[in-house]
Amino acid sequence: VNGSSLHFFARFVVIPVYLLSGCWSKNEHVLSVDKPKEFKCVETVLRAELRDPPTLVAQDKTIKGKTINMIDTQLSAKLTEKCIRGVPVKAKLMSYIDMKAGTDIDMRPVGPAYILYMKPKLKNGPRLKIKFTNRLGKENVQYNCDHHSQDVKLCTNLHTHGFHVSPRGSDNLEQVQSDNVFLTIPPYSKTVPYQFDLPKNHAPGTHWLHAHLHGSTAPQVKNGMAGALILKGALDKKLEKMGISGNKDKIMILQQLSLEDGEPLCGEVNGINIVTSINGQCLPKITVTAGDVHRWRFIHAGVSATVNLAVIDLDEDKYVAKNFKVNPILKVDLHEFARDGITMNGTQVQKNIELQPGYRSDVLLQFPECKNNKDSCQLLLIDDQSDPARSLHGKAEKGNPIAIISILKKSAAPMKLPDPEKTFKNPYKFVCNPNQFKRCSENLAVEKVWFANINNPSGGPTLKTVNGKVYPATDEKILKLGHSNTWKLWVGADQASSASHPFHIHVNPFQVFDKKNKFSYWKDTLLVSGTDNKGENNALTVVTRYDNFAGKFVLHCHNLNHEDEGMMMNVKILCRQYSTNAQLQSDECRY
Ligand SMILES: [Cu+2]
Repeated sequence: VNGSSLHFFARFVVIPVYLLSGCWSKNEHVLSVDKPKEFKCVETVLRAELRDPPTLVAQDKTIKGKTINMIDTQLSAKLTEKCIRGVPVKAKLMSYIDMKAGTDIDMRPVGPAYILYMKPKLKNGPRLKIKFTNRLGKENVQYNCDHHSQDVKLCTNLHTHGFHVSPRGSDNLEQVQSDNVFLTIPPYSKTVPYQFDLPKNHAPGTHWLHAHLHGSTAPQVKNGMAGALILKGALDKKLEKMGISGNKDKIMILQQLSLEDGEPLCGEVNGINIVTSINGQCLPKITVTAGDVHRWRFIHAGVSATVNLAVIDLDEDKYVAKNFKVNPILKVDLHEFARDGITMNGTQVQKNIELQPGYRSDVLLQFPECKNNKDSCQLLLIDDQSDPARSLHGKAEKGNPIAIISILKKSAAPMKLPDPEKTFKNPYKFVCNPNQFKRCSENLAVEKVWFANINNPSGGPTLKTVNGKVYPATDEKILKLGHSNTWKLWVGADQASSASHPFHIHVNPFQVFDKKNKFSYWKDTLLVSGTDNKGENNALTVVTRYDNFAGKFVLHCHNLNHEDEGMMMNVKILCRQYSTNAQLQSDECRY
């Protein structure tokens, strides 16, 4: 089928149908009934132009005299027909449906993007309000949501990965919930009122939303239950003045979609597997202009694959012909200015950016002129080969293509890259002065976390452990609001394999020190290598501070298969005035 003519035809047919349906934002069924089936999938053919994820932008609303930048929406989790490569996926996928954002319009297996604004003139930070309904499974059926149960994959909840917000919540589904991952929402139970209030001094950045119930996180994320959470603010205004906004500011939700049985959804092209989708599209095309500067917001919303991003100057045919042995003449510079959604001081210019599940990376790219004065040419965005020590499975990984970058000739002068020192500033006071990181970290009390896949004495798959135990039997970290600690992270010396584990902790990010380049930055997810960090003597050292929010949340391995199997630990932040675990009561502790 010729993709571009179908694409063109669809513009004329699909759009009028959904506009005529009128009440589409109120009634979930209108679209799927009224829209002709054969036109649902055309936007998802291979090499179709990359589209934004279905997006909802916050508005200023005045409530009781207070103006708040706010999204107030309804989201549901539902088994839905989705499209890949221009055809419906044979099984229904567990999906996020937000009719205001338009998640159903083109049937891509990706969640919504919510964009909120940090506005210094408003008294309060922005608010994300979601009335969330679990419509996985069937009505009037009793489901057992215990993590050992078969049913658990239909039970769910929400987590705002990277938001510094309260972990507060209640077991009562009718009460207002913040980032409470202990909540269990069975299919067709109550609609749960989530409300995420961001502190006024929260930094703008790129974060994400995904399901996080112990036992069902991995299968749901593999089906595409992940969306983007974008906070815009002063930095975005600065970049806008330099022309880096609109379609030069792109959200890229990277997923490795698969069915429950593990069958990958993107499939292969000429013998090469397409592993990673962007915004629910396999091998999309991104059309850009030579000399233009873009900001790309990469979100690794996958489960267990390492993505080693690079932009190379081979076209698709040559890349395929060379069968992964890529030796490009040119790798385009990636000017990375934020990691895990938090701006760094200046930029790090790299040819490859390592993304592990949960990572985000904000990058500036300038597209080169085509050689020999040609009117158009191609680059490829690839997941480059990974070294065993930096890959989640501890084995070398082959490369594969992610997207085609189609460059058109520009008539005007090229854009200017922003001055890194003047434009990008770390927004949060570091725990340790980077010039004295070693001494400072040695003077703080130490918390220890070690991950290991340990042989199961009774046979079967390895036990996925934190500090020697499997969740929920893992110990609990008890910490104090306002305190700072050093955390030592390593892979247990007794681990049976060389698997690596991305450490992730909710609510507060941690400060990392790059010894080689001698600078610090914030992260909320960090690979603990099964080769380089095996044993306590090779531990990674990070420092952190528990700000603003007391309460209970988790740390875990962000290989989400491992998380579901028990590589997770509870964390409790006690209020300043209390000193023991017993004294942490939600009503005593004002957070
Ligand atoms: Cu792990």
